[in-house]
Amino acid sequence: MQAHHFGLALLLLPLIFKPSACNNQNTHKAPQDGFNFSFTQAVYHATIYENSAARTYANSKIKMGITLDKRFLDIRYRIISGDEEGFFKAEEYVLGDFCFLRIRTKGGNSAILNREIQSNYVLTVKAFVKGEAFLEAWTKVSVQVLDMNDLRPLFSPTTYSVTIAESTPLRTSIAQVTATDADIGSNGEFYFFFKEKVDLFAVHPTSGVVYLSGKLNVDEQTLYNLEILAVDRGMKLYGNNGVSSTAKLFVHVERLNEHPPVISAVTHYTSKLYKSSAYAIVNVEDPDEGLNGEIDSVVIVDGDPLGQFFLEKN
Ligand SMILES: [Ca+2]
Ligand SMILES: [Ca+2]
Ligand SMILES: [Ca+2]
Repeated sequence: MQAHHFGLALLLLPLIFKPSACNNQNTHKAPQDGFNFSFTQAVYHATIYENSAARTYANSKIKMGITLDKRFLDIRYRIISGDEEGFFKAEEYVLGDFCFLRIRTKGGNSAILNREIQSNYVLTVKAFVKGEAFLEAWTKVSVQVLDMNDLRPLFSPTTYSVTIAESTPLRTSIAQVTATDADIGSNGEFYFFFKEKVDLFAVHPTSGVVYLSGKLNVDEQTLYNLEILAVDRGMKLYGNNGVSSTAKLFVHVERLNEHPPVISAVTHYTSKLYKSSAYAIVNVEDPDEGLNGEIDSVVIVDGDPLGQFFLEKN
């Protein structure tokens, strides 16, 4: 039994120490001369703008690549993972004693980088040398996709409808419009304003709250059809005012029935002035205007169980 276990361990050892073609080490020593074939860093950071044209190079503040020794080495770089959609290509470029690693977008009709879909790619790059099977090295390049102002603010919802009373006080907030812009920084900032100048309403440039700023009059106008724009601050910076979207705000103004009728009664002790027997004069007033201010009916509802009194309109 002991001998059996020992034999299995010996079989496993070569498997564990066999050099792997795809591992996390970033250096590999050539056995013949001890030359340290490796990238200057295990991880590099590079940036590239979204929507970049084909064959655009990513920028890196520090140089990426492998320092060459005295011998001539025909180094090649390949992206081996992190670019499933196939946006990038690794290029080698020898300048003096350094073989630069350059990451660029592919040529032709390849897919376009879109920061709003994916803003970072971590590419694993392998270096190998033609004719030198043992010289291999790996590094990672974290490519950050920078934002372009390629999206405009969008209202959601795009149509708003409110009904307000004619008597609504000044500076009352009557509605709020909302929009979003998926870009970041100033590219994602926007402000609101009315498409055309309006006298009775104001919109807050950043909150989208619409206020009443004038006196309403139902006799003049009962429906306002307002158009609000959201304009991208980023676009404004580049002098392009064209990118904006529009929301519609319908404001219906109503003369609301705000006041209850007010009853006042004056008792009469004498009926000499009247041919009929009037005991009291009941006044009913309603301060509302129009139909809302008209008195429909006045009835005695309590206090006269025998029905001896009645009301007469005059
Ligand atoms: Ca985009
Ligand atoms: Ca963008
Ligand atoms: Ca934008």
